[in-house]
Amino acid sequence: MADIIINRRALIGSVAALPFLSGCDALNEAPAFRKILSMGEVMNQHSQRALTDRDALAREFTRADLSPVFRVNGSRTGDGPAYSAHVATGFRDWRIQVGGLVRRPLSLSMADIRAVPQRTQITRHDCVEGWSAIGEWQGAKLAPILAAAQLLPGARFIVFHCADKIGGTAYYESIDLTDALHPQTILAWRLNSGALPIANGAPLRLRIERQLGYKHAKFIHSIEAVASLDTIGKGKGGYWEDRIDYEWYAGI
Ligand SMILES: Nc1nc2c(c(=O)[nH]1)N[C@H]1C(S)=C(S)[C@@H](COP(=O)(O)O)O[C@H]1N2
Ligand SMILES: [Mo]
Repeated sequence: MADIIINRRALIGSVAALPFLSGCDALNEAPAFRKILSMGEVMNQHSQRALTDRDALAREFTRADLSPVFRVNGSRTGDGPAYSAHVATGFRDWRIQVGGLVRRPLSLSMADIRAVPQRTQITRHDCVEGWSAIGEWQGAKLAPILAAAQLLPGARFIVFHCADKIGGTAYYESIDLTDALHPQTILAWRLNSGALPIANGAPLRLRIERQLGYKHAKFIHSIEAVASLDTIGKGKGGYWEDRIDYEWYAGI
């Protein structure tokens, strides 16, 4: 229960800043209060915020701790002519779609993303392949975006669809609502006070600080709320989960 209250408080904070998406007509008539309640209902219903410490923050560091170079892993660029065209225009016209089990599907421009309540955090990235790096990330908090889209009561997972391909298949990952609404979960567009480099997932990549590296989807073009992971890829919720023995829950 305490978890739900805390989380509602976070959402109230974000709703107060809802003008952030005024450019997005899908949001204009949305009664803010109902959004808060429906998010609370979703969490009650699915008891995903059980008695755990999953709301705890990942450790944050100082600028003195930054890794001299933030390593790149996995895909180094998005795929195909459409992505290349966005590279050529500095991602000016990039949009992400927020859909699936939401009452208000959204199409967000990069300006919309920059207008969402932001968070900056210096955190350590841990890859299962055995390396770590500390970087400073800035981005839009995911919780207010989901509040604006108004998750339907059946929504239990958030899926990220990416613009790169590995072996011909587009990368994808998924998280539950506890991680999606965690205060350090952001759609990052800046790294170490500069534009997010292409190889690190430009123009937008997930930072989900209580999870291992492969959960941090890069090159995000759409976000989908689903009731089950059965219909995503081969059903295990992520590109690597479906292909090798990576766990879907990679909490740290
Ligand atoms: N779209 C996409 N996201 C991805 C990957 C990828 O290949 N494609 N690799 C994952 C892995 S295994 C890690 S460790 C991190 C690496 O992020 P970085 O390149 O910024 O270090 O991205 C994750 N997200
Ligand atoms: Mo990784």
